[in-house]
Amino acid sequence: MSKHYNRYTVTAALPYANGPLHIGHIAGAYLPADIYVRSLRQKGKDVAFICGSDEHGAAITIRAQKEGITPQDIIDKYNKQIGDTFEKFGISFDLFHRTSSPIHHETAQDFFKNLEEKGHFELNESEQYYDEEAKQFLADRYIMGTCPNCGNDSAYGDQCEKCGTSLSPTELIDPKSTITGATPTLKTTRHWYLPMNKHEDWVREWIVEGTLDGRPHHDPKEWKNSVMGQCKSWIDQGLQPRAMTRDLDWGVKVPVEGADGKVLYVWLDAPIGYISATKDWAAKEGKNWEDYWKKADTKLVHFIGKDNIVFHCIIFPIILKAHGDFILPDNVPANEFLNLEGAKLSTSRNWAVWLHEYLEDLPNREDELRYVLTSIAPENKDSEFTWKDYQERVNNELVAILGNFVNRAVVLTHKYFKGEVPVAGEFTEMEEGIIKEMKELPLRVEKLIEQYKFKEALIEAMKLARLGNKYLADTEPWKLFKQDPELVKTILNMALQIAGNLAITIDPFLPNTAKKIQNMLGMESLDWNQVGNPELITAYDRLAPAELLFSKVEDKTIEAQIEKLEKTKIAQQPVEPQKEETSFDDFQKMDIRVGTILEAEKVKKAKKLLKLTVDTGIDKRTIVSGIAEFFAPEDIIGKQVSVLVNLAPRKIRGVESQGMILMAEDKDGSLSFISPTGQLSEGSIIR
Ligand code: B3M
Ligand code: ZN
Repeated sequence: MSKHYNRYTVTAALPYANGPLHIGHIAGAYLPADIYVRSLRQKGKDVAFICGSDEHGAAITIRAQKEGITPQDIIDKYNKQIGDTFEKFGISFDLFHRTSSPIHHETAQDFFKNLEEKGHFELNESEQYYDEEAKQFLADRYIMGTCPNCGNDSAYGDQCEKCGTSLSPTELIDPKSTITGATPTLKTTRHWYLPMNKHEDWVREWIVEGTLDGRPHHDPKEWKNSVMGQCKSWIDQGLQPRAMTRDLDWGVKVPVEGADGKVLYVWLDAPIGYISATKDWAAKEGKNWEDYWKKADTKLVHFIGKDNIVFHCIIFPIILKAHGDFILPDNVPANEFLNLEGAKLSTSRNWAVWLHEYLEDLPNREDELRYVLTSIAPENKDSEFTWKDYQERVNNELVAILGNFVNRAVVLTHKYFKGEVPVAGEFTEMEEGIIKEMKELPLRVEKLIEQYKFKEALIEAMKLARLGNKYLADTEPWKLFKQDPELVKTILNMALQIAGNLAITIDPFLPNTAKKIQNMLGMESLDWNQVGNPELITAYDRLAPAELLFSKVEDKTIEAQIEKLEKTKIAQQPVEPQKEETSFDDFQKMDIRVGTILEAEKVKKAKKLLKLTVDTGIDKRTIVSGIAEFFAPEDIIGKQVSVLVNLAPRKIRGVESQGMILMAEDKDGSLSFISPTGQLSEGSIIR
């Protein structure tokens, strides 16, 4: 069943404005959404591509507490940073909004009031976890414990991010407050609940059968297995009433009487953010937002990561339907998770490739990352990013195939025909075959994009570049020019047609690259309705100078990235546990003094040792120290250090060492002196 749509509302999950973006974010939701939307726009479709930052909930307030600044500072900082990053990667939202905006607060409150008036909520008193120390109720991310489903010991009160199960705080095993670490007590409070159980029947029919109010709605076979599986398991377990309000002061105030000190549950307000954003965008564009949310000929698609499935497939649709008049999503193509170099991406452990750092470390390589992340997209199962793989894909595919082909076609045209597109002569079977493929291949790409199979679509699109490369390799125009310039005209004309069609076909994936090819070939547009045209590039037109599309990623570039990750790993290592207790008397037996290094030289045949002469205030003595790998002798002369002076002398490599220089050893094994902050007299006692 294929429905005709006149309009598209495409949303991508609103990232919490509580930290920077990493590769997992764009691989999960934003890149696939962007490819999908760019493809629609290329076909001239009417699309609203909506995103913004999610600025409420404990994710924000907890981060603010950690950084010691206000929640407002946090959201301002990260809304800006996240928005900038998206723009630089060419994620082409029509609007990047924010849920702290007045129009959003108003829209979310209207929604709540509407549902409240229609009797869709139940007001219930219940016992909830409370942190006596922080004097705060603990919902969602304010409470952590062990997931009853998978045993993950850092599941949140609303959800286990490991297995995706949605939870309530009382289900957590061994719960702890994330504010103080305290074990919470129970205290009575009142909340507005959405009785999801009352919606179970239609939700099941809608998702599983694809029918809504007895009419066909979407094709359930088009939904990903993983998404359908999660939904079914939810529904089969029986939908439960869920509180839609929270005892917090950061968020959208609950707009009814008797709700002082309460805000809307962030997962109620955030998806409504898509609607508020659309309102803002439509007002600016002179459009009617309702067309994008209320008309049956609008296709609504939510791009998200798998941890957001239940909210987009069950809770938000219930809210939309309870409100009335709203359309429901046609599909929710959620991605799985991306891993990095063998471990789960993690913001808290700093195990990530941060996009703002990528932009700095590997400048002008946005399309390269888009390419690699699409190639390894976790569409149906978790997948993995490694720098080695990144390098190989860029060098062997983008540089060697796509870049090489386009470059050869353009450079040879400049070389043989002064940059003028040559007229094609007669075609052989080879050209006929290429023309056929040039027509059919883009249609396959289009179809795969429509089916949310972006990885396959990209492989297919690259086949056009491979075809072009092979054509030039097979025909070898550089060897023919002398004997048969006419034949070379045909070959290069054909190569340029392939390059032009390639630009159109890869545009949704690699917009910067497509634009560069477009400029080189002097194409007016990259409209999809021109694709497959074997006379796309007009004879006698002039090409712009050749521009390199990609350059090789050198070993040293990725080595630096790998080293960065290694450092992160080391920094995350636990500190050594405390040693056994010692007595004050034992400690007092150590005589530690401030001394000054007077002389330093290497000990022969000992890589690690320096022979030092130290003024201890008591005397000038020789000390052998294992610091040669970290300090050059000339750099440490005059330095004041801590010396254990009453250590029994011992011979090291034939030199008698009379004491020990105290050093601090960092996690990575590097050493540093323990020096006084100012100049002291030699012999000052350390105790
Ligand atoms: N901010 C959760 C997340 O970033 C949430 C998504 C909201 S989408 C309406 O995973
Ligand atoms: Zn779990």
